Amino acid sequence: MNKTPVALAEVSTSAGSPSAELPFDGVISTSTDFLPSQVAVSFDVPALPVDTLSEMYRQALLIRQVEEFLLQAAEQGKIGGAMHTAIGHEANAVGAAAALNPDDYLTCTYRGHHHGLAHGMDVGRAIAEVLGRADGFAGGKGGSMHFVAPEHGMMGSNGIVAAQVPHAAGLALASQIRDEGRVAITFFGDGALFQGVMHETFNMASKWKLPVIFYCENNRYSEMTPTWRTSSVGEFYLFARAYGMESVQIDGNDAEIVHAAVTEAAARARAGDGPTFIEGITYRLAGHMAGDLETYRSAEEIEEQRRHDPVLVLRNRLLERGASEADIEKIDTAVAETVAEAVAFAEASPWPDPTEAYTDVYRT
Ligand SMILES: Cc1ncc(C[n+]2csc(CCOP(=O)(O)OP(=O)(O)O)c2C)c(N)n1
Ligand SMILES: [Mg+2]
Repeated sequence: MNKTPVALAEVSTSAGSPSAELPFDGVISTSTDFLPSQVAVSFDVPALPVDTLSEMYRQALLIRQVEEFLLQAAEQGKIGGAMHTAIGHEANAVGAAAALNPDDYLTCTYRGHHHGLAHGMDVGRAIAEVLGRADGFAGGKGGSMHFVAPEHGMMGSNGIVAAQVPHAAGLALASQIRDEGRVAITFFGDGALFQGVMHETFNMASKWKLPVIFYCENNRYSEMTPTWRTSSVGEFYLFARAYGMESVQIDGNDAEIVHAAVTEAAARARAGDGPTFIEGITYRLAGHMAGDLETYRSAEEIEEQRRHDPVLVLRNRLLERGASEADIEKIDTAVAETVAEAVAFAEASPWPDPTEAYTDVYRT
């Protein structure tokens, strides 16, 4: 058999250039001065009904306001341990959740409040968990980084970069063996792509055609390091192609586009056609975690990215599709009330009873 080797130049999308040296030679994944909206739309995005968009807007705004409260609480010393918000990432969560079934499985990183809330976690109990209170979903023992609510398919956030990804493949395998028709979606950051377990999981999931969706929330930073400094690869969605997997790069700040991509991936998974890799280009509008001094990026860069704030994108989409300012104000008022009630509930929740310290805790 004759084989013609492909020249490296034809497939290379090498990274490594500081953003000052861009504009782009086609490299989006690693660049920090690129708006998510500049990602070309490469597939059909059906217009969602106004009711669906309104619900997505309500959720995105709710997540934003919950996280703004939590950030303030952390800065006031009211939250123990590290706390990461997903301010700026909301569309990835609400678009994906709206495209999935309530009993589909979900795993995610320590940056996971937005996913839990989008998947239906009660707001008061979610906040109580972050505050370490007894009414939290894990009785206050998980906190921000270990959000979990199996009753909502939320099988766990994880503080170990990439550890939640093989878990999702395991859940997908269980669904496949039991013929449950449930899809597993797992969210991870751009930094996670360089962990070995990611690639072991990609290979296995593709080979076994597991019903799993790999969703990379690419905010272009791994903690405080821009990924152009660390990645030898310029376009992350291409990683998946090496494993024979469908993959797509999208504007992760546009919930309607996220919804379309996840809908297609879920249909593929349920049809037995295996996993899909989605790279949602997004941007973290707050620090990596509460207390981050953010000396590694400029105020101008953040302001530029704010032009494509996912909450604003949904608000403008609603107006374009015929909703009135009054309709939106009604949602805004309802969200403010929900968040105020949830905060009051969480703050009134008792601390866990010390005698319960070892309940539900596994040890060998
Ligand atoms: C195995 C492991 N290595 C290192 C860390 C420290 N760490 C915490 S968050 C993080 C950055 C991850 O970046 P990315 O995957 O892009 O996610 P993001 O925080 O940007 O959402 C690192 C290295 C860790 N938690 N786990
Ligand atoms: Mg990142």
